[in-house]
Amino acid sequence: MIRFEQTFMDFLLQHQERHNRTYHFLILMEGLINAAKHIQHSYLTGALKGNLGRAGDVNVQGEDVMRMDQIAQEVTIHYLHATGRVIHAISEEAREIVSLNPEGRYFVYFDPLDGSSNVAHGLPVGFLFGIAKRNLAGSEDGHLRAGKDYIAAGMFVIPTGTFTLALKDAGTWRFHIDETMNYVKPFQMVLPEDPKSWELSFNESNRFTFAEKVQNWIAQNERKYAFRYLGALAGDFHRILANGGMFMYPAIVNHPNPKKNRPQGKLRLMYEAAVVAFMCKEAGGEAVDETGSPILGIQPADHHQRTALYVGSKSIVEDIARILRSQCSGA
Ligand code: FBP
Repeated sequence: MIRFEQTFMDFLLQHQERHNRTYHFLILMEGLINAAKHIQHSYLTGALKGNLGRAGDVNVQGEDVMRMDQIAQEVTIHYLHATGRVIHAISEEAREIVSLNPEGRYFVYFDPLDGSSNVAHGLPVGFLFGIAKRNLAGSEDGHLRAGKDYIAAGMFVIPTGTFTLALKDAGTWRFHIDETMNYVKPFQMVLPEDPKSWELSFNESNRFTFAEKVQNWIAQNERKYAFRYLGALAGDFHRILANGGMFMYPAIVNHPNPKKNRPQGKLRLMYEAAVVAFMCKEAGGEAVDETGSPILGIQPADHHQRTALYVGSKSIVEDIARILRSQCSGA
């Protein structure tokens, strides 16, 4: 007797019944999975095909574009367009919103290849996405949605191919990829309560550029937890979801070269911070910005808006959020 694992589509069909998700959502997810598999293949063969270098352009963020960033962007837009379900796509790699299907039902916010500093070395990167639904009942109120209005968010860690998806009010689920490149065997991710396995993840070389209160919090707490940093949000958050603890990319406010200060943070709100915040919330965690306010409550003014990010187990994030709020109140 052949043993068949539960596939992603089985999982979504079950979910669809419970949460009246339409087949439109299934088709959109199929498009996102096809894009991720294509990006994964391009990355795995990238060194051989000479695609792991710079493309020679600079993107809207003022960063050097990697050839793989271009490939991932082109692939994702192709598959999203092919679904016929996406009105606008908002991408880290495109200055303007990408209009796809006027009759579409969804807005998709994505970072096609997160962790650019790892690309040239073939190290872990990620494909991050968030989904919001158009207002079918009334007038369309556009793509600038707060994370709390997303209906789903997920990430693929590349090249391992691990896929994690959070569905509104239905939890965060991780899928394995089997020998037939199918996503199977979903298991629910719940952030572990026991601090024994918790980790801290941040760019240590930036420590003395953080706000003094954040530096003091790190000095008082760092010996309690293991320290891990991959340099790719997808990879670092992938670990935090399993082991607990906190990933943070604080505001940079004390850089010796003031031009390098980033008081608004580095990471992008709509397709990086809100994506991991949504997944963390559905796994029982929390995420805040530099003022200690919930990331999911931030109403974006611009689709490339940046934010500081503190995300992970509820009690540790709330512990630093108290400090951040006091910092703002000048207490
Ligand atoms: P990209 O999407 O451009 O790669 O930027 C985001 C990111 O690479 C995150 O994945 C990662 O957490 C962070 O920037 C690393 O920044 P730094 O190299 O400053 O530590």
